[in-house]
Amino acid sequence: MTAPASCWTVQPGLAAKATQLAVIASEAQQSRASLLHSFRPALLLLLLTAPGALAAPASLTISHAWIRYITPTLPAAGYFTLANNTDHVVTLDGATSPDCGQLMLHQSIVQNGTAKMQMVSSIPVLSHGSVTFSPGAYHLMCMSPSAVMKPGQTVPITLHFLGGASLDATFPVRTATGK
Ligand SMILES: [Cu+2]
Repeated sequence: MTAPASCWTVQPGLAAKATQLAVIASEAQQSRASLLHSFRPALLLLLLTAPGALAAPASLTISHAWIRYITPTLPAAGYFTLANNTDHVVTLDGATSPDCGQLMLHQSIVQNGTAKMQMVSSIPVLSHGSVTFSPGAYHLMCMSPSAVMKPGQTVPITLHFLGGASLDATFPVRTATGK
């Protein structure tokens, strides 16, 4: 049984739901096993919705993460897929890394026939949807790659979400051709 409507923001509706689950759990006293089974998601939900609980739940995942590194003097680009398996929209609104100096959300676009990049302040990810950062589309722009950023190494990147949650990930560094 998985936690229902896992969410790290405080929502009155969810708190009510948690109370409801606790009531259901206390009614399930015929079997001690079923009581424990019903109670666990309620406790988890309470933990996730408690004020100050800002860590992202496991239902937000990053896959296919990598960094395209060119030279120490050029910005490096970060790519990944972010899946939102929660029951609500999450909004990515920033990224940080000790190995990037400034790290920005960027989007490659074609305007009047010319390819260019623009800064993006936030990117919503629909409930049970995903967003892909890939060459020619959304990417992280690592403005000042640190000395440890070399193909074959890894660097830590933290994604930040509206409401204060964050998600840590390890990005392998690859060459310009993705090797
Ligand atoms: Cu860019």
